Amino acid sequence: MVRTLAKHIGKYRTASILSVLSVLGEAGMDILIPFVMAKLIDQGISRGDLGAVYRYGLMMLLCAVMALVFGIAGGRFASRASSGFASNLRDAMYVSIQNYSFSNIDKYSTAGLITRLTTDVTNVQNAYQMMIRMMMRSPAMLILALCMTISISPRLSLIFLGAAAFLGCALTFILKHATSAFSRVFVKYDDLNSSVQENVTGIRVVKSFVREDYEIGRFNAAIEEIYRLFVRAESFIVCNFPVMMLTVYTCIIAISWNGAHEIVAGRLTTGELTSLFSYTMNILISLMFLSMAFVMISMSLASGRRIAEVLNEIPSVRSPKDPVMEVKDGSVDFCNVSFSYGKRRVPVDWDNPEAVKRYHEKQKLKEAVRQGKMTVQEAEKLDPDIRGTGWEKKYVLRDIDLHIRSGETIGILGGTGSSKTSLVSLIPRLYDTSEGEVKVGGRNVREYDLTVLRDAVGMVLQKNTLFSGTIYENLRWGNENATDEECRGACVLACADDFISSFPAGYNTRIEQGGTNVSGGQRQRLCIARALLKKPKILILDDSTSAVDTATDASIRKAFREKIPDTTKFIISQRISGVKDADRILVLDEGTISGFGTHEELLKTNEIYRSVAEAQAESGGDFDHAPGKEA
Ligand code: DGT
Ligand code: MG
Repeated sequence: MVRTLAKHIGKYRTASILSVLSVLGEAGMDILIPFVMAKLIDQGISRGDLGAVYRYGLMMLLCAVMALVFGIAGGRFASRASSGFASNLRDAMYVSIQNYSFSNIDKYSTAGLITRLTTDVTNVQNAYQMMIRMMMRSPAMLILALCMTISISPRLSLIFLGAAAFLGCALTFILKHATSAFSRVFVKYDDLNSSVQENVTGIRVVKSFVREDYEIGRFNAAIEEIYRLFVRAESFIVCNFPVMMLTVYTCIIAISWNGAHEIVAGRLTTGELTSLFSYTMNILISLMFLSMAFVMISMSLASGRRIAEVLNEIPSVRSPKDPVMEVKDGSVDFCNVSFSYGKRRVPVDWDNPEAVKRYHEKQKLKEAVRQGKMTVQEAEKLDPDIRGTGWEKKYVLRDIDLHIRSGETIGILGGTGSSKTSLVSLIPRLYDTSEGEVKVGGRNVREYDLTVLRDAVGMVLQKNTLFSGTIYENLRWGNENATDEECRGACVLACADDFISSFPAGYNTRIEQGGTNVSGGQRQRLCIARALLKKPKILILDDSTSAVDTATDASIRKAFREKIPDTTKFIISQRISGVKDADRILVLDEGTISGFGTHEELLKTNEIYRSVAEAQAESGGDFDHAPGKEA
């Protein structure tokens, strides 16, 4: 983890080193001052030598000025180094996240990623600053001050050793309890952020279901827990200061007492005793700062680990070494494709008493093994599957074999959860197949450069998003060099030109964050226009006209047929009317192909298609509401 993070110090390495050097210089000066003071007292004041007073006084002043200069320089270099380090980390994390594939993104929660980019980086930044300042200064001060006290009076320095031992024990105790509380706080932060994020994003739904009180309760529970953990951690940390002060005063009394005896015995001068007092403070304050630095660093270790996780995540979908840079045409082939989103926990069938009984028995056995009452081997005799992880690979697509010519229009129909979205996600390689291969333009999608492939495939996602900015800016996500004319042309095709022109600011109308100031159907049409601007060889519309009225839907399809005949089109729809004029229609049923052919062929051969068509002809409803077809 340290190596991963250290790589990102980058050009701020010089500032870090300069900061350390300045801090060491400052520590050196701080140590020198009491030493010179002792000389001033002994050789100047005690002997009444005014020349020595001036000489040593000037030296002290010089040391103090140098300490100040070093201190300021150290602070400046340290803050430049730590802020630069933090910005490098954020930059690297952001780049890393942008390269994530969908399955990488699925692994983290959005809120978790945001906490990592903000709070966690700030923790590491503070710890780094602390490290290059305190972690250098304090040990240096400690060692130098100890050397000085030993050189002045080896006997009295024994007092410091006793004090240091006592302080060490006390601080270890405090730290141990504080850090365990702090590390739990971070996990809770994720919960808090995910509660805020989910709630603020879905505020409209929260309000329409009058769930405000419930959501406030959930939020309060999260902050209550963080409050509790912080109070617990801080209640240990606050002991630091009293313990410290107790040690300081005990040391001062012990040194005064013993020092007086030493002076009387002629083994110590007054000046030396004064400087011993200064060193006492130096030593004990260094110890305290060290302990604080340890708290910060142990707190930031958890954060550092979370950052390194993001940085070390390997994107599961990447361009190959020698990628193909051109997509020949819009043909698409699925060759015996099966696909799974990854392993899932097998759910217990709670309606089946047998399964529930088995589940509880297994839990009891596992608990017995955990408590050491039984070995795994003994447990396996009672339940051979005791080591089973409870996870299995669930295929959402099985044995898909499809061959689509360039320029064809393919309708895809199927109930919710029949894997329509999953099927088309494999074409632009949003996910990789688990088995079999997907070919575009006659070549495996894994051979293409990702940008080339995704530029050739225009996809309007089911959960589409517009970004804050003008309509023009949003459209140019599809093609940043598109002229105003081209933007309008795409909007005419997507039947969006009419409503855009009716806005007072036309194409310069600002879209609010998340596209909240346009209706669902308008948003869908803008998203289609945006995808069209890419001039893709393959266009995928995933239920993209669900919020558009049937007549507009029909004119969009007509425009596609006439204006972009060479583009291969995949149109996912819940409505028979949305797909029936397609060249061929694919009927999906629980991840397998139930039928593939023209409207007329399917009416004759496919039971599911026929029943849906009949039902919709009567009621105009969608797929899942057809009688004879269970949703
Ligand atoms: P729709 O849009 O409601 O009409 O349904 P489809 O046909 O588009 O279904 P699809 O492909 O979204 O989902 C098929 C199955 O895959 C379903 O059991 C849920 C599961 N699934 C979908 N997306 C994800 C995902 O991102 N992660 C995981 N683990 N499972 C997913
Ligand atoms: Mg879908």
